[in-house]
Amino acid sequence: MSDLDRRDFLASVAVAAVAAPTVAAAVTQAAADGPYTLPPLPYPENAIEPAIDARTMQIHHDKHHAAYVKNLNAAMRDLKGPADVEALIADLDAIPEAKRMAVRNNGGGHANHMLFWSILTTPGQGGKPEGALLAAIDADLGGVEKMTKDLTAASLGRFGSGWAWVVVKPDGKLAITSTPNQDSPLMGPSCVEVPGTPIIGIDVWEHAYYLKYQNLRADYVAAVLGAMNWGEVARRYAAARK
Ligand code: MN3
Repeated sequence: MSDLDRRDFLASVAVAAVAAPTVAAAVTQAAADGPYTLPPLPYPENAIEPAIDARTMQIHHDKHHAAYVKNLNAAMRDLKGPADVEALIADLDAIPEAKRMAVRNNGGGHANHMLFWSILTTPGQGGKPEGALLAAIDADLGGVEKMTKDLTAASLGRFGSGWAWVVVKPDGKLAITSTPNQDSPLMGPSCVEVPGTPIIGIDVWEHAYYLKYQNLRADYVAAVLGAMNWGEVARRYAAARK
């Protein structure tokens, strides 16, 4: 090792030594709070504008989604559960009854928002349904136009707070459904009408749209459908069919 290399090496060790307590502190914090964490949004807060404004994205992610994660960790504090939140909510019967509703609401909230962020992109940049996904939409949902119409109807027909979904049913076919609260199709037949693996979820809680759209849920749903990341939806479709 030359002197120059040694100097660089020692400098990098010094940086690692400084960084180490920060990493340790973060791990300790995570352990104290529980196993479930809030990842950052996969894009800047203004990336989905004009469909969803930056302020709504910020509050929705940093406050609402964060609260589901925090409350889920609180509910799971003395329990053992799968680290994967989708696996957790797919087996709610394994949760003691006293904690089950808290895990259903907050685990559902965490999983649903993870899906929601992932399937959005800048309006007009998300492509369109293609290939196997398009074939399934044509065969099972009557085509893209009818899917859009029915998904909009499911969004508007959901009284109060909840979600509208495109799911891959256990038989592999697509279906459109909606759920109240933070229920997910992953929760199975004891919780939802149409169980399955969601590949599209539209958040129709007022917190998702009220700042920009007020009572105009239909305008919000149309905007969200125009911000759909069809590549990610197709990836989720392929994974669900495996
Ligand atoms: Mn929400």
